[in-house]
Amino acid sequence: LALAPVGSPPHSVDGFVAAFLAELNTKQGVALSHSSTNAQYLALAGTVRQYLMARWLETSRKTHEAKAKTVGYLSAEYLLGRQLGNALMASDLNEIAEKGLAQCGIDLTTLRNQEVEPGLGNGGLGRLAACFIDSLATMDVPCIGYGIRYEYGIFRQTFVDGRQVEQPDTWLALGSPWEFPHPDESVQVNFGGYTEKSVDADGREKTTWVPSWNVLGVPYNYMVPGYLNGRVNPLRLWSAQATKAFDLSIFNAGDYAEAVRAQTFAENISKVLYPEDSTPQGKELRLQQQYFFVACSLRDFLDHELEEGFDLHDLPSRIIFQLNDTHPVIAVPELMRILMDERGFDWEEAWEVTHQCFAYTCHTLLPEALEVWSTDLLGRLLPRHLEIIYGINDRFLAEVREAFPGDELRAGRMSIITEYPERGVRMAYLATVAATKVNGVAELHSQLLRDKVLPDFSALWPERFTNVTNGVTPRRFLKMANPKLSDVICDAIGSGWVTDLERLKELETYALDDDFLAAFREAKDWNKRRLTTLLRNRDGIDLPDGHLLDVMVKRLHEYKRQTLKLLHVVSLYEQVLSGKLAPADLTPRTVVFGAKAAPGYRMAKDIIHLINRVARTVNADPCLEGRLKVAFPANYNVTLAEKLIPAADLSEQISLAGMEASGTGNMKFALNGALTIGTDDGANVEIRRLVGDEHFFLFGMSEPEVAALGARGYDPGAYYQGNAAIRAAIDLINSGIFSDGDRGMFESVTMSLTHHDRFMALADFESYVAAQARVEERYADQESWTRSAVLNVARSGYFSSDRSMRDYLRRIWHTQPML
Ligand code: DL6
Repeated sequence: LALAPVGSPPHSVDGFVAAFLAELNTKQGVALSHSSTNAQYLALAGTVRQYLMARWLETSRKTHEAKAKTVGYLSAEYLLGRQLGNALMASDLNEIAEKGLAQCGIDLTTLRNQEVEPGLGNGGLGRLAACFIDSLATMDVPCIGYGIRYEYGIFRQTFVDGRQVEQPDTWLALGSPWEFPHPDESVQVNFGGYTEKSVDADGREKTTWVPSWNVLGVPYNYMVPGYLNGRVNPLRLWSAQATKAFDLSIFNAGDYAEAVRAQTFAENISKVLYPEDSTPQGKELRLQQQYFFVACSLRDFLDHELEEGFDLHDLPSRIIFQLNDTHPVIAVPELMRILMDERGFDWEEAWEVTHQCFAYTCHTLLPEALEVWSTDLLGRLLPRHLEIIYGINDRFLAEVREAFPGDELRAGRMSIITEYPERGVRMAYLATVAATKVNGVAELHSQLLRDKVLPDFSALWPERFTNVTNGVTPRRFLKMANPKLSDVICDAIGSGWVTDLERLKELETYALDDDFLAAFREAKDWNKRRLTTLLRNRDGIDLPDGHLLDVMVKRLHEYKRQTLKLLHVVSLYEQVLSGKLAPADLTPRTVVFGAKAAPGYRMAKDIIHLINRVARTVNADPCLEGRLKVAFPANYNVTLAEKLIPAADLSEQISLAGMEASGTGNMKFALNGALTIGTDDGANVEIRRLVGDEHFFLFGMSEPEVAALGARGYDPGAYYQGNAAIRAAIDLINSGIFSDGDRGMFESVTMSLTHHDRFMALADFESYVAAQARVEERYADQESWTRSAVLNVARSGYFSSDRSMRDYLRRIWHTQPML
């Protein structure tokens, strides 16, 4: 990549400085001497963009010329993280930018810290989408990511008296230098109205949708650069605008609010990301969002990416749309509608094409996370689509009845339409019926998907189901987030691992090399110091030196069991208070939590409150000084993850077995040399298998054991009564010690644990505590710990999202890199 393409600024410090100053002067309109950090950041982003621009245009030309099959990644969420660092890395500009800026008296890190990350996702699903598009670009695979340009992304979390308070995420406020709006390529999206039947000249029945309102989708293009390979794929995010923004006559009559009503109404569609990651919410607006972005995306691909006159019977040779969970599934009836109502296909032809153009990834096992849209709402918002869904269901049920004659119960179970609690469309069923392939996101998850979530479907179409275990991009989460460890690795085995992560295997021999172990430890210490500085400045939190850094960061959800971790902390504290444990016998440990709760999820917010109150009490108690600390920095996001994960010693992956579809944080920690304490859940199963039992602290029930306990009847009260440590910890919470004497403050949490405990935290407590004892024992032997950490890194190559992409290419998409 030493060669700069024609038209792009030269790859030299001087060329860079000239380009940067030109951006600053002509685009930001300021002189260097008077420029703010934000103006400098925007100018730097603009400069880097210029470098990527020529490659972007070239990529587009190459892809169109080759008429290559494209992956259309349809995702309602992209949790991108900051763009600048990644763009610098992908275009090999880090050093040049650093030197060039230094010549201007500017520190690159300061500018990098100026960027507000686009938080256009809730958690795992959105971050996975971001990793996947990074890998596809790096592997030279044509891909267009399609999504929504939310004006407000995931809320900014603050704590007031320990309680979560949500603030709007104004990520666009200081400028958005990474996007290119294209109002000229806007797409009209229709809603509402009714359908009309008619008969055309050839006697064929024809349906026309007569919508009652519409909005415009304005595309904003983002560049997704491959790592040092010259490819730059598009991520196209849609923003909603009114078709008729402003009514001048109403304005002139003095009703200013009414004059812009249509505009406000339309813009609401892309206004906010729904802050949910497990239950559908917001109903009507959410369905509007879903249809809005897929309608824009299909229209965009058919009208702008295909050459004129392209025969849509051949569409599957040019596109595979990957449905990232059920959020984009309304694309299925939309494509059917376009093909039949606009392009004159008959049903069978349209279905043949549609079926081949979609594949579906499921990301959950929680029944409440499987979307169901009421037919009332669907019929009101998208009447033609509902008709098509009924048509799909009728034909599908005929197929079921043919395969299982007389089995009406089965037909009822499999119907895309449910009648309870109200008539609704089961989107996961629709996706499964429509897709060429259905995949889960880790081996265990895919197996449970087949056996428990969609068993009737996997009996009917066993070949349709497959697994692709998730992965994470090694560029952002090792090379960029952990430069010190990356250097240590590169010194030992070269830099090939950045695009071929399995090469980390070559580190295995270094696990016995004292110099390497020392360098590895030094990198971890450096990361801890970096984190200490960050948390001091960002949150006013002081991290003690020399502690085992025990980290649990992920969305707050009962199934993930932050309460189990918290009970462990409370139990340690209780043992010290009651004299059962001398503080000096505690392994010095700092427990770090990071988690956002969905704003409407009461229990999750109560748990956040409790964690903060426990932190306040424990941290203030002189008995525990230097021994146990709890830190809960607010607003956990990608930017914080990039600093926290490299510093961690212990990774907490402690969901109830059978609940976490995969997890990807678990992979990031292992790749950065943290050891995992975890259940046999999600991708933990594969991590443990690959890194080896002795380098992973397994605890808790297996999924079949969980199922068996559930079937026998789980009684958390018996664990409370029967286990003195559990009882003492819960009683300590109920004593009011963490709540200024208020014994009822955390009753919701403790009552839920002792009376219901849906995710069986109490049942796994004893095993968890025993595993923590093994952690402490191992940590006491630093050499052995570091060796295990090195082996975790060496054996995590499988968890690259590049490998996930290869699996998708081979098993699902049947397309290839362009190379
Ligand atoms: O597949 C990405 C990610 C998994 O790693 C997590 O285990 C899973 O919880 C998450 N799912 C979601 C919400 N899913 N729905 N619906 O974020 O996906």
